[in-house]
Amino acid sequence: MKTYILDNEIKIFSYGEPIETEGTIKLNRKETFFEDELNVKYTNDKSSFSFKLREEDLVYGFGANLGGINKKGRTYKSYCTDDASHTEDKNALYGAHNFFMIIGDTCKGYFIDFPSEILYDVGFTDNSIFSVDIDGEDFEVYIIEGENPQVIISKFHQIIGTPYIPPKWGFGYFQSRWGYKNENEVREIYEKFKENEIPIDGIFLDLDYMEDFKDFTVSEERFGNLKELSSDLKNQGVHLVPIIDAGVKIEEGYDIYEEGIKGDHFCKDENGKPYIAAVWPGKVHFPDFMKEDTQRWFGLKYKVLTDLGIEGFWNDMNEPAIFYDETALNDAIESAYLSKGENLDAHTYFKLKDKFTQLSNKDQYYQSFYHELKEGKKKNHDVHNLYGYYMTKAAYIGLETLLERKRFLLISRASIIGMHKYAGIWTGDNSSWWSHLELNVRMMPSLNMCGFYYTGADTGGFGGECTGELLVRWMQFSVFTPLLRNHSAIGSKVQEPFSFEENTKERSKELIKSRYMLIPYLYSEYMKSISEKKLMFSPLTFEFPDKKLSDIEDQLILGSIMLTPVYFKNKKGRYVTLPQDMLEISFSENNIKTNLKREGIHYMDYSLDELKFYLRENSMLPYVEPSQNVKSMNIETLKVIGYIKDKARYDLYDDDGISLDIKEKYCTHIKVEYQNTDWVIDVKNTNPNIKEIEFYLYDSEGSLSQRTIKIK
Ligand code: MIG
Repeated sequence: MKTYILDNEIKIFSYGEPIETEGTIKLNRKETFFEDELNVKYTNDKSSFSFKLREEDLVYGFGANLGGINKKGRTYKSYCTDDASHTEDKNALYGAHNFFMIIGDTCKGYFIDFPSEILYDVGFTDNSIFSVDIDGEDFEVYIIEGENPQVIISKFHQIIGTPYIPPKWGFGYFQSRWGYKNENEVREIYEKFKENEIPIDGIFLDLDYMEDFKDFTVSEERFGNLKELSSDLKNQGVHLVPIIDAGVKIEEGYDIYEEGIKGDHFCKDENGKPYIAAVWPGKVHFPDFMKEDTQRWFGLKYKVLTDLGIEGFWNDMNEPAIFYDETALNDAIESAYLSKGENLDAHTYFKLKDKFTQLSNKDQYYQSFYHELKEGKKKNHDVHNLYGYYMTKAAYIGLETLLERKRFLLISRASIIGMHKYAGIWTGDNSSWWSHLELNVRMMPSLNMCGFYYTGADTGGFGGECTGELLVRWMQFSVFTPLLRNHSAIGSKVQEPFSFEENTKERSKELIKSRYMLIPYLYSEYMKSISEKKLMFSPLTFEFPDKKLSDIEDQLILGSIMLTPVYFKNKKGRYVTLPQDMLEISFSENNIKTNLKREGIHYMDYSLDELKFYLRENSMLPYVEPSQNVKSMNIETLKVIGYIKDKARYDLYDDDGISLDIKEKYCTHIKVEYQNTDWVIDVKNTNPNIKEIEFYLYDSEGSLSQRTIKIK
């Protein structure tokens, strides 16, 4: 074991010969000597250590996983997994986010830099023990001390680097569906948005735009005029966002396949031949994204689509997901043949059935193909969690060249900490279940802790049947998430806002408009959170350090406001804990209603016809008039609601929203003070697009004064 110290006092314990994961940025580490405070034990090439948990300790972290904000009482697995059934008994999803904090008498954060499987038992087997089992002996643990979770998070974010910044249009509303068959259908969908005057910034293209699911091809028959479609839509401020899958179809004459073979870009099996698995296109090879050559090659292939004017992409199936491989499939078929006509006992029947139903994503597949790293040849299993990362990094370096440092939209399904620098993530194949709306709410802070800010869930749910009520309740939450995408699976009930009853359509429309009114604020909060290295979505107790608040996981703080989503059906409201007096706001284009609410626990009405949240004391919320898309957003008249007992301050951040290298950062510093019975407003503004600010100021008694300030 070697130990190091970083400039910001983070200790590093380095065991064996760790693989370079790019989980942190290049750091100035000084070798020094520390006792092994983890007391690592080794058995059969695995390592483990554990912590004592006390009843009152809180555990936070693990990013894209189940289990809510406080992670105690569960097991977690870090192993990027394509499992479309996010049920309570699962312990792994698509991301492997190995950062956690134990908060009690002392506060410590831990980041385990390791690319293969890690199992966490957080007081599940024994409520006083938190154990960590690492499937290997070569890894690093960063130990971060700080007086509270925010200090730990900010130190951690210093070492993992700045998160991905999407273009500002990435904050618009996106419509998606696995199943938009052809250009006409995409145009029709857009027309319906226009007809209904529902704002929109993008339509996602799923598998069907490709020819036989081949990456970087476009179906001549169904999307023969994609360039025209993309430019027609872009002229109206709407972007197309096509999907790219990890597997490359094996097919003579298909350029990507042929170049991949020629350039030696594919992962190998144990015999050194390109590994064959089956996914959407049938048999595929997986690019070995861990090779820099392959990253450059694959990344520049996005040109096929950027040439059509496309500037947004989603990288899918990059755990990588595998439907089957030939050996396992043949074994299943063989067993079925042998069983034909037999009187199978239950045991034999279940074994046979499992051979088919458990054919996807078997452990054995990930043991049977290899990558070439700087450190030598490694089994996929041993570096498994880096696959989605390197695919997405490949896309990033390609796009950064192809689009000449213009920002692009990029989201990935699989991820590890480190990937947050290059892209956002969506949370994968959830279902149209109320519990998945709740999951979405409770996952947001954990995602931020692990560096993922540009993120959101498939609003309305991917699988299953969404009701109008669920869609509206979901949107009441996801209008605040940086990625706002309604996406659903082929075969499920259609889910665009206008595919529901009239009232759901109208409610969705109002909510989407409210989203557009809040984009300047959300963008500002996003950019300030990542630059100040703090959460965008915080648990209540991070902002109001009262132990009693630590079990509230369904109220989140987003800058000046507190969100209180309703995530059960047939509800007219919910209980809300107000840690201080707050201004209740029912937000909409035409009628913003406010109500001063005193500290305490109250039952609050929250109907399907409104967007409700709470403005914190001595805080301000800026907003604008809604627009049809981000391109046509007009911030000449900025409006600000304030709830101010004595004084408040808000800094509205802005920039051009399109360049990767931000040259000009605009800031509108707004200071409002209540002095001798009157309001004193002080604005320092560098944003050339703002001409006036309309203030709606509520004092400690909730009475309103209105002021308008012209900006010179
Ligand atoms: O095996 O491309 O998570 O968003 O619609 C399913 C089809 C593959 C999984 C993605 C989902 C996408 C779907 N994909």
